[in-house]
Formats: sequence, C-alpha cells, structure tokens
Amino acid sequence: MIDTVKITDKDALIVVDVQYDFCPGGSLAVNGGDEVVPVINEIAGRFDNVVLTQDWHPPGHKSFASEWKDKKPFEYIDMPYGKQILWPDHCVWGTKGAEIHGKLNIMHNQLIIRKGFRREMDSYSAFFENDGKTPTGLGGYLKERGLNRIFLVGLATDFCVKWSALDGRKLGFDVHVIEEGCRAIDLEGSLEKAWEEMKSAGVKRVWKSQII
Ligand code: VGL
Ligand code: ZN
Repeated sequence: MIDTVKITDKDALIVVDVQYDFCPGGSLAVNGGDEVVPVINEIAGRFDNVVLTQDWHPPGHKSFASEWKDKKPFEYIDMPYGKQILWPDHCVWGTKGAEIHGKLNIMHNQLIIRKGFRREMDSYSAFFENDGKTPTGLGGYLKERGLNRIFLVGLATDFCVKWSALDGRKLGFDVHVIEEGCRAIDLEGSLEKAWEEMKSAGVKRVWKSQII
C-alpha cells in the first residue's frame, strides 16, 4: 500500500512557473505543459497555503540565446556564476507569455514570487538565483510563517521544479514533488537525472492520490 500524506495548515503548495510561454504555443513550450493546470486546480483546494512563482525576465535577458552572437537556443555559455543554458526569449515581463495561465484557479494563493528579473543572472529556483546564494526571499517567508513542509508542482520538472526542490532541501524544508502536477523540458536525459538528484537529496516523489 502506498503511504498517504495528510495536508495540514503547516504545509505549503508551491506552484512553479505555470505561464503561457511554458505551455503549448509558447516560446519555450513544455510538452503537455497546460495539462498540469486542472491537476493543480484540484490539488490546491487541499492546501491552506499556496504560493506561486513567475519567471519574469527583462527584454534582453542574458539567458536568451538572442543576446549572444553565434549562439542558438539550448547551447551553453559560461557566466560568472557558472554554466548557463541559453533559451529562446521567454517570459519577458509585460508580455502575454509571461502571464500566469488564465485557467489556473487558485483564489486563495497568498504570494507570487518573481524570479529572473536581473538581466545578468538567471534564476531557476524559487529560493535562490543561479549563483546559488542570492535569495528570492521565499525561504524566509515560509520559515517566518512556520511552514516547514512544501509540495512542489509546475514547470518544468527538470529545471525550475528540480532547482527549487534541491534548494528547499538545503534550507531544511521537508520537500515533496507531486508527479502529475509537473511536466519536463527533458534535454538529453535531464528528466531522469533530475529525479535521481532529487531522490538523493531526500526529496519525496508523491502522486496526487497520496495527498489527502
Ligand atoms: C525555466 C528555463 C528557463 C523553468 C525557466 O521554469 O523551468 N526553464 N526559465
Ligand atoms: Zn526563464
């Protein structure tokens, strides 16, 4: 029998980057990205505390391949904080693609944390920018509210969800990822690798039927 997880008022659901650019038709579309919307709507009602993240880049963000001569999306570049994958322009602030999906229906969402707003640095994780040390403030917010157990859903499993899960562990949170609430970009096996990394960091992989 699979264990169930009983949600309490000390838990938080974190909905990562469910934005048009990561959904079919968007500039960095994730396969089946929009399929997470009804799943998340269903799950969200079981949580008293819900937080959203929003990938939010200025035009000309350095993670965009279009900013670099002779570079194409999904190639790499060395940034001062390490290796960076270059992306198609996406989630440019003020554009439709940056908006949170309109069918996401979570009236009791309490916070939207924006990330990636510094032109020179990318930010996958909900907790730290890609230098691994500049905080977004979410860790402090959750801790101050005594919310120590987090459940992640959203896009993409192998980038922003994974980085958030690993940083969540580093900050001492009890971290769960809800399988059907996520979809992946999956570049060169990155999805399988993501689940391995999360497992070894003590992230728990759960299915929505286990959440009661
Ligand atoms: C993401 C690539 C670039 C994500 C954001 O939300 O997973 N991936 N920016
Ligand atoms: Zn981005």
